Amino acid sequence: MNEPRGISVATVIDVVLPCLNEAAALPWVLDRMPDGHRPIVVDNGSTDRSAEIAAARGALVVREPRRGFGAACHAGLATATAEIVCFMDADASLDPGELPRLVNGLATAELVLGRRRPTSLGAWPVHARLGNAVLARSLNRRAGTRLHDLGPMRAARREALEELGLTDMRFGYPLEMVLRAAQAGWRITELDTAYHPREGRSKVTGTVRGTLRAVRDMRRVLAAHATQPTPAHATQPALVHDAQATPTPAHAIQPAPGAQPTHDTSPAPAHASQVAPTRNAQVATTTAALEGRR
Ligand SMILES: Nc1nc2c(ncn2[C@@H]2O[C@H](COP(=O)(O)OP(=O)(O)OP(=O)(O)O)[C@@H](O)[C@H]2O)c(=O)[nH]1
Ligand SMILES: [Mg+2]
Repeated sequence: MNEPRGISVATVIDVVLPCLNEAAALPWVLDRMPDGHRPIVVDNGSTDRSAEIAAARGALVVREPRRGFGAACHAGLATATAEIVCFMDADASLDPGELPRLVNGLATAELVLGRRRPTSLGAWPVHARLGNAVLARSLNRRAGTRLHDLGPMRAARREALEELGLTDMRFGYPLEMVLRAAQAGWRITELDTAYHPREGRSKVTGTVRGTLRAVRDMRRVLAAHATQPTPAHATQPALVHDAQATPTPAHAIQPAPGAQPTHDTSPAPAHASQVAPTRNAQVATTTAALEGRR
């Protein structure tokens, strides 16, 4: 196909890629975009060549001057026109080749999340895994879901997503999406996706400041939803797998028809007492932030 991806009549799915200085990652990400998936790179004020590289590789580039992960996702969703919209990070931590499997999951759910399965220990720092797991549990308590991860790779129907009326413009956006979806009675499914070490400099999980900011944004969203009623379906969530309640094997997640869940090839995360002192400090900081002590 010689047409630029942006105007191809074959486009059926829009893929929103929030992007802040991801020049090192974009070539790998965009070259792996499956046919029929139109990448919408939302440049969030990059000072590197992200926008230029994305455009040269046929992506539709949208500029969002308001900083923030949510602001970038929001701008991408507003630009999307396809019936189905996917989201994924642009840092090469996630493989676009996994998107079709998530989209297939929409046959039996309204929101499909990629549960991150790190391919190496370095892919997902211990403090970030821990923080994410605690947030997922808080989410489950409020929303009646049984999720393990607030995975950034997602698929949903565009119009339904727009109707959710998401307002968080920062790192609370992914959490707000799931909370509101659950409140709207959506079936929410989780499928395993490989999580690779990111390309380029880490902006969030690699720094204490970034981690704290993300945790605070998420806690703000949780607090805002604390008083809202639990949806009727909450006692019967769409997910069948709850490792917190019963240690179930990885294959217990019900994949979409034809789906091939990826498996965790990495060793289990190192115990906090076995990791380097800086990691221990980050774990302690994250835990304190989650408990509201910072
Ligand atoms: N940090 C950050 N990322 C943004 C922003 N706007 C867009 N992004 C993009 O959002 C995606 C997710 O951000 P990441 O920096 O990868 O955040 P993370 O995966 O939690 O943490 P690290 O990969 O360890 O930095 C990436 O593609 C970023 O380029 C923003 O304002 N801040
Ligand atoms: Mg990342």
